[in-house]
Amino acid sequence: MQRIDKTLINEINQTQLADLESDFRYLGEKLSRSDIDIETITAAAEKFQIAVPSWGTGTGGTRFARFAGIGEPRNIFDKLEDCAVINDLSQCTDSVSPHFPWDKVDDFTELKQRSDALGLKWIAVNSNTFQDQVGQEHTYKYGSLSNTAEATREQAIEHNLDCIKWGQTLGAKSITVWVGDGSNHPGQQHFQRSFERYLESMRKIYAELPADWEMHIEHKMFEPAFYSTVIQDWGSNILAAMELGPKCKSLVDLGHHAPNVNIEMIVSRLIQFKKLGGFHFNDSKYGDDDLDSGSLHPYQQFLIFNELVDAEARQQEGFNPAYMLDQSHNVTDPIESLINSAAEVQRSYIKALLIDRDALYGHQQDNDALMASNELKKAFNLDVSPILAMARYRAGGAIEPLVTYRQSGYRQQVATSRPSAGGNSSGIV
Ligand code: PSV
Ligand code: MN
Repeated sequence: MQRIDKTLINEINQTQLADLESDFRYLGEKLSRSDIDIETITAAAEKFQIAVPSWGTGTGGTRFARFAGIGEPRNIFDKLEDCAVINDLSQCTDSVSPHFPWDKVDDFTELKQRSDALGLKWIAVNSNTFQDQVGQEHTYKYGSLSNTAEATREQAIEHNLDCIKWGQTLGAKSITVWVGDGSNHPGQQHFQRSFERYLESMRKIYAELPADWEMHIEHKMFEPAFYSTVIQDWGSNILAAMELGPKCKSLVDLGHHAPNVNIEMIVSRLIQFKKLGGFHFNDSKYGDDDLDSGSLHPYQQFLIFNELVDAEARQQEGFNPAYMLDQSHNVTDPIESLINSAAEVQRSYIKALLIDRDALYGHQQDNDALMASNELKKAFNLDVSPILAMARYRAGGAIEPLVTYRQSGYRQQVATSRPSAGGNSSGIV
């Protein structure tokens, strides 16, 4: 099943192919002077995949307002269709990450059949104990897995176990746990006791993990709690992950750190101790802005991939991070932002593959700071767009995905079949 007509993709591709082939040839020659085979790099680009967050397909918002777009997905089935469009065009987003209970359905087998038909897989499932749900007995106003009340903690544990069960039917292999638990006032919460309660709850979830599953913990510095959060930073995160066991790893959401924090070094530490579970890619200027990946700090994203490619090259044991986007699209068509962002992450990966590692290690050994830095810059400054476009083309995607998407009229089509729910509510997602 294909939401964007294959014929249309082919037709538009044909008008762009000659230019692409010429750019690709030129880049290939340039790279060959550095002994890099463009075909090897293009094959790696074709293999690269990053998951789309189901919730990213709807227009996001802030706590002030949300300005809905047209043809927004109304449920997980609509979201899946949009994800299929993203993958049809980009060919690097073959999986979706669901969030429960937002994406809860009565029949998960039916949902799996639908995703199979669209050629999409499921990756990490996300639990939600940061909001109260309809019909829920105990409130999460004062926390979930770390709540002072045992009954509330049990309810949150139960929800996570349900998520695992639903995820199993979908074929997912990990659960990502992010909690909003924390405090707004100094003294409100006993730091150690709340962390102990959190760990006790997480142990119960960990104990029920299927044999081939991992559990990923996501840290975040602030919001919704503004004074302290229980899993505030990568320190608390790795401590919890180490405490829980080898199947528990840390997940790095790029927007969840203080400004100027050296995220690539955190990534290196997590890799070293076999604790890097995965990523939520996005970009930010001030905090958890959830801006499009690579839109502000493409160099930082490249430096993170430098660490990842380095680990890959060294065949670091236990290294298999899950890549995912986690963004909020307030002023763009979410499909366009997700296509663009997936390609920007893929771009960072490809550029990192071009780094001459032996030369870099040599400069490091010689303490030649400038040449080491220039070695990275040399790869970063190369425009690898022809490689990305060729990888898409060869995999059956669009050479210029945004041009093809706009010409397809998909958004206008779904606007007629998906009537607006009305109103512009506030909300962070
Ligand atoms: C929290 O800000 C977060 O990054 C977590 O990953 C959530 O699951 C997601 O955003 C959606 O609210
Ligand atoms: Mn996240």
